[in-house]
Amino acid sequence: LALGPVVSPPHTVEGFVKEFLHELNYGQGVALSRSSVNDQYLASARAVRSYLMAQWLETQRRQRETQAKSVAYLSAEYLLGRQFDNALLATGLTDTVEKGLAACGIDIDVVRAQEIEPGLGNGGLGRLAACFVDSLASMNVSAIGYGIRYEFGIFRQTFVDGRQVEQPDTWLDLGSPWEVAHPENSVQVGFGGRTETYTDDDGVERTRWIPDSNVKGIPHNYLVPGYQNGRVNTLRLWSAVATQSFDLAIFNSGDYTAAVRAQTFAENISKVLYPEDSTPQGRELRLQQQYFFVACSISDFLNYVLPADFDITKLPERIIFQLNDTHPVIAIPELMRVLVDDRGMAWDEAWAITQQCFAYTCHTLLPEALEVWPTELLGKLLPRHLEIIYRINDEFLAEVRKTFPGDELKARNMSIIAEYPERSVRMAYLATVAGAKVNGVAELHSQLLRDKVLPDFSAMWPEKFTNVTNGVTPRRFIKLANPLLSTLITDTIGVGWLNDLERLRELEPYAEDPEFRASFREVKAANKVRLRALLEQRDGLVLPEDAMLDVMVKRLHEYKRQLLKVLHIVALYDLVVSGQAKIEDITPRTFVFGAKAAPGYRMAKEIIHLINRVAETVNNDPRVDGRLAVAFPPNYNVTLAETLIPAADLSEQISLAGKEASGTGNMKFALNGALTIGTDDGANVEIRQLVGDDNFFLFGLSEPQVEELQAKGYRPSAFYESNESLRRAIDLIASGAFTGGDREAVGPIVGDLLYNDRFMVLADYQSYIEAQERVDERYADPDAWSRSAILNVARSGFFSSDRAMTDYMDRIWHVSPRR
Ligand code: DL6
Repeated sequence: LALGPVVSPPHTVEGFVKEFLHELNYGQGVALSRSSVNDQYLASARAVRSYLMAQWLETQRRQRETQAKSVAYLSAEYLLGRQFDNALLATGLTDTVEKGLAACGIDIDVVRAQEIEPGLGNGGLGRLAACFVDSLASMNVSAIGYGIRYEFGIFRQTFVDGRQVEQPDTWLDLGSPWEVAHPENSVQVGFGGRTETYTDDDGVERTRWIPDSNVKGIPHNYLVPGYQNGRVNTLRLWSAVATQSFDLAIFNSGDYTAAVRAQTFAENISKVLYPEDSTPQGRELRLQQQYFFVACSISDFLNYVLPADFDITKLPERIIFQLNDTHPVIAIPELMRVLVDDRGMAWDEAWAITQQCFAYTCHTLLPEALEVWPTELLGKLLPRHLEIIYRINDEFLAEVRKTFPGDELKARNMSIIAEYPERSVRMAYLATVAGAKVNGVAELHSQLLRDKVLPDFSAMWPEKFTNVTNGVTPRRFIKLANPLLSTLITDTIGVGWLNDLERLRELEPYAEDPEFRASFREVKAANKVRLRALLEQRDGLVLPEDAMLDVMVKRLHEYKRQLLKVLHIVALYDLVVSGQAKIEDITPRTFVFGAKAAPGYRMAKEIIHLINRVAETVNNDPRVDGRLAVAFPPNYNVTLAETLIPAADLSEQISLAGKEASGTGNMKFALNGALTIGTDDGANVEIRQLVGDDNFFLFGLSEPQVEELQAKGYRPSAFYESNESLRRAIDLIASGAFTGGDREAVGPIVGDLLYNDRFMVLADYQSYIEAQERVDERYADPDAWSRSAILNVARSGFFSSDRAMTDYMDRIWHVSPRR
């Protein structure tokens, strides 16, 4: 046998059918005539994976040969979405597989629908990570993603009496054809125990950590294909198992629970995404998860990815670890521990290396979202890491005192260790001190990060701070999600725009072309038909035809202000039912919400309940005659987004200015030809600048105005008292009109709006209503609306995640794409 490079199955219908039947017969162990849809899905997925695998092996071989500098993206979340279509697109196999399956009597759409998306993330942050790994592969950058293979991803949301009920996300139940586990490459990770000092053979005093328990991390490789370029990168997700899962002696003594205790402890670590952290046990589990996956990843990179003879002092030439928010920041003391304790490096040298190997992305502006870990917990779980953090802090504070002599307050404010309300480690500060670069995720966010969140640090190290505005992958969010628009674009400007998204600019002149506008409207109409069909089949929701589709999809959070949207709906409803407006004068609108609330977030859950109750009332009231409708399909996820976003006319991006770090949904909507109604917040600012004021409905206070009003003393009730429409809307909710007369059910929301309103919903109400009136006016003129929508598409190419990757490469990583 000649042992040459791995040969891919032939890219032909016969080649695919052969591979598919092989997987079906010998992998699934079933004949075609007896196979279930799940068998067919698993066999198709594995057959497609074989094509990817051949390219992956070749990518690996080349990487070993070149030893190019790589990016390791460390993220607790990857919200991947379905894999099947993406793999077909990347390999150019869509038609081949469709024909091959048809030849076997199988409808590819049925197979597609069988896939359960891996929901290993919560929202924008996790989806961003998925877009970034897609872009890195598509741009031919050597990169590896590291994360956790949660057994249960983000919960499945159902509604019972309008209230959110969470069900476990059993995404692995029917098989996981996209992963390859490598138990033989497992990594051991310690927890707890103590540290001790000793003198080594050279007479040097050293420290070692003696953990009192260990777990094993098992890597699962997911293949991340570039878009038709032959590169396939790796996403390596870790699951936790016990080093010794079973104690036979204890089992034989009859204590079956104790016999598997170690197994339970270990497996809990990768059991579920974001375990509820309102209990001390939940908090401890989160820290265990964080340490677990970064310890596995660092060990994997140093001991498995790098060649055995690699000179570790050259580490910064070979890797940059990008910390996706604070969840992986414990990687910093872990690398120090490995270099100093395990590899015997001097502290100063190890610190110099560590500082070049990490960069940190912050994704929030909410103080409560900046993670801190009590030193008591951290010291109990990771005693050596706490010692290392203390030493990093001591040396850092010495530098602060040198930079700001005599300013003890400054030293206290900048300390990595906070003293109040309890002694704890500020993970964002640790990341800033150790990281080579710190970035925010939109221009405004990066500015506020420098000025408000980390002002002392940016004064000390101005060059450390930079911005990289987020982006989204056009492969998934235009080509796959919106095939009709993609075809129209290609027919108009030719191929090549999918990996050079700025080329969408070439569409600009067509905004003036009536024929193109008509085609553009046809695409939108067809996408609405597709959405109506999906929601009817998925949730039994029947959407009215021919209405403006007004969409707000994102995590449920008070700062995002779903309540402002509710007030708008209630005000419109009130206009009609109170006889102030005729129903014929109201623009037909269907409002669509999609949102999950964190299970422990009570107010968010109350808001979900209110939305559902408003929907029920409005949808069943003949006085609004189906011209106003509200749909809230449960369990919003990537798969639903892919049908929902292309159908939308209006994109709601209405957070209080200064609170949304960036947003990425806003970009997906604009790229799919929806117009945005939004505040000057996050990446909305850049969207508006690019698409132009005329093609964006701006409203609300700006960030400095928010600050000013807060400083003056914000009194929401003053807005309530002076605005009749607002007062009527709130009174209607408070009266129990949407809750079957139950006023108590809405008490917490109404009370909070009137007497607290931290996110200034009432202050922005009037401006929002006026902007919505401008929306109605524009919508009444289909040509004017489609002109604006086309310009949104044409001018949003900047928001490709490929551009974001170029910015990271230039400003932070200093790596280049391979040729
Ligand atoms: O950067 C991705 C994404 C941003 O688009 C959102 O604006 C931001 O809220 C989100 N951040 C997080 C982290 N925690 N909080 N809050 O999810 O990141």
